[in-house]
Amino acid sequence: MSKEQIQICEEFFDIMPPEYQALVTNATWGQESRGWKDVGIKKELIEQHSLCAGCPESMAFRYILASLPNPEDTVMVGSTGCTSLVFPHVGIHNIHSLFGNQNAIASGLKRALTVRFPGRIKDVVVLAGDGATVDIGLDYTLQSWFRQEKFTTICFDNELYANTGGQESGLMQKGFVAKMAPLGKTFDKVRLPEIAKESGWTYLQLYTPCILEIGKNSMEGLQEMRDSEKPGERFAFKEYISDEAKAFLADRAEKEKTRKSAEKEALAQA
Ligand SMILES: Cc1ncc(C[n+]2csc(CCOP(=O)(O)OP(=O)(O)O)c2C)c(N)n1
Ligand code: SF4
Ligand SMILES: [Mg+2]
Repeated sequence: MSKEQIQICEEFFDIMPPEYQALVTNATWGQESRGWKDVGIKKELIEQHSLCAGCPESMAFRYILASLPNPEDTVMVGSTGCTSLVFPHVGIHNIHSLFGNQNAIASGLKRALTVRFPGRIKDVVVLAGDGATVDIGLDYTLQSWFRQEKFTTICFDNELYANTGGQESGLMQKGFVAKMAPLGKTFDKVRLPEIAKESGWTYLQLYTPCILEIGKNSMEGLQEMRDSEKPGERFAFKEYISDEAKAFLADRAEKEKTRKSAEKEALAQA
């Protein structure tokens, strides 16, 4: 990793926005050890955001940014929804796609970057809501998975269309009553993890969703929200790694071990 791409010409440094100056002087970019411990200290890991106060997605967003292995060579693809409000605050190249189109955009982008920058890894990461990923964009999501396109899809599953006031989503739980779906959901939550596995996944992670919309104005609402999430029960952290990905990770760990012991040996001989 390097900061090569975000340097400021010396003569113009003082007239650049302070956020850009901070990015160049203090950002975690270029540091191999960057990670979750930098959240809250480093400006580019989202100092401020425009989500609702207390929205858990803001924290998830920060951890995702902190865990990107190659931030200067990463492009994130967003889609309309609550998550898209955050992208203007993000110090990573990003594209806002039309609602639902995100995996199609990412497919073309990843392929184009591979041709344009041979020999250099350019990462593409989609981050979109459940409505964008599973309802309106499901065709594009699945087609990109079937084709085994080489990018990551992250779905923030808050189990409804939050940004437009709370309409029913495919990932919403059966029977759930939302502000703009007063009759309650009549069919089961779409089994997205199973569909991902069936489509040839290599790595899959599940987190707890947030359902703030149903009760942000009252204590009863907060209890309702807590009950709905069933902490530790319905959505405990789960991780699935395919055999292919396990072999890749084991190989990488082995190489890292060899590199470290060579470094240690060289240090001892110096
Ligand atoms: C093509 C298109 N269709 C519909 C909309 C209206 N729209 C904006 S956000 C949204 C729902 C987003 O839901 P989700 O993807 O779950 O994201 P969330 O807001 O819950 O994070 C919809 C339907 C739009 N902007 N563009
Ligand atoms: S509506 Fe929900 S998901 Fe959207 S910003 Fe507010 S709390 Fe977060
Ligand atoms: Mg949603």
